[in-house]
Amino acid sequence: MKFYDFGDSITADTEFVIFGIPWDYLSSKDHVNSSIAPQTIREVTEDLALTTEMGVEIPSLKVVDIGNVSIDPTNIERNLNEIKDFIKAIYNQKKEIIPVMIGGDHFCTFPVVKSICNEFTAEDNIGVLIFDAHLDLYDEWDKGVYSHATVSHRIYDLDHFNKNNLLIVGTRDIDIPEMKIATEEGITHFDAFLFSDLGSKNLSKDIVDFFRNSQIKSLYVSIDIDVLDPSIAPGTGYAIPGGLSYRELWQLLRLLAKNFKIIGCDLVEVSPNLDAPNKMTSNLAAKLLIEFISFISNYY
Ligand SMILES: [Mn+2]
Repeated sequence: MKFYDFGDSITADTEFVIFGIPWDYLSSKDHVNSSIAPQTIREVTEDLALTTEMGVEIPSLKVVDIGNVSIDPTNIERNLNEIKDFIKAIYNQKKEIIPVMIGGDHFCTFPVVKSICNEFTAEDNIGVLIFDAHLDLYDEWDKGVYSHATVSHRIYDLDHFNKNNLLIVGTRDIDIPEMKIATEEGITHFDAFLFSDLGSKNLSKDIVDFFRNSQIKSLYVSIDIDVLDPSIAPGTGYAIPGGLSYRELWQLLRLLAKNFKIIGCDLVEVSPNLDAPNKMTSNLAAKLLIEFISFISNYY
């Protein structure tokens, strides 16, 4: 089953390439199964309507779904190489293309961002926006430097990445050592409560201004599903109250697509075994991805 039944091979007019990373070994919870989320999120699209909220016909979008990266659950170095080669092969087929990754736990974002950064030069001045209830800023977590709780740290440590171009939005479950790292390293986070304190419109403007001020030329967007309120996205390992609404995130994605050149995105941490029987979290994930793809396709 492909995402919205899109084709599976990259052609000259392909604009977006969807792929899954079925890997949750680097989550710190063992009762999650985000490794099956790429398949579950594809499957729910079979029952979803074929227009976006703003009336765009989904089959007209220039998307392909090339399947999953081959993963060996516990072999981290092997998987990092597989992911690198997988993304390299995408760009070898078409240079101007937008990778859209479905995870997997949040660590999956790191090798994707790293590989995408390798395709650009320092002048491209890439920004990274992470939507997350957490900072994921630990230097090391239970399995070492590679963990879903260290992903933001690994990203700001990347060569050629300017840590002033990293913004984390929707945070509301921050550990003391992470707060210390954020302060010392100057990592900016806009906490979830600011959406109600300042109002969504004002905070959205602050987010756009953040990236305008850092003069990014291109933007990668990572969505940890736990940025949303658990009342609407229960299927995830860490259900933290006070999250964003679907509409707040939808409006923000629309605004980002309008203002910046989006070079890649992902959606991670959906855990189908923790979802409601009607698969509401997977539906939400599928909707968010296709809506964002339509915005990036200039339908906003
Ligand atoms: Mn996360």
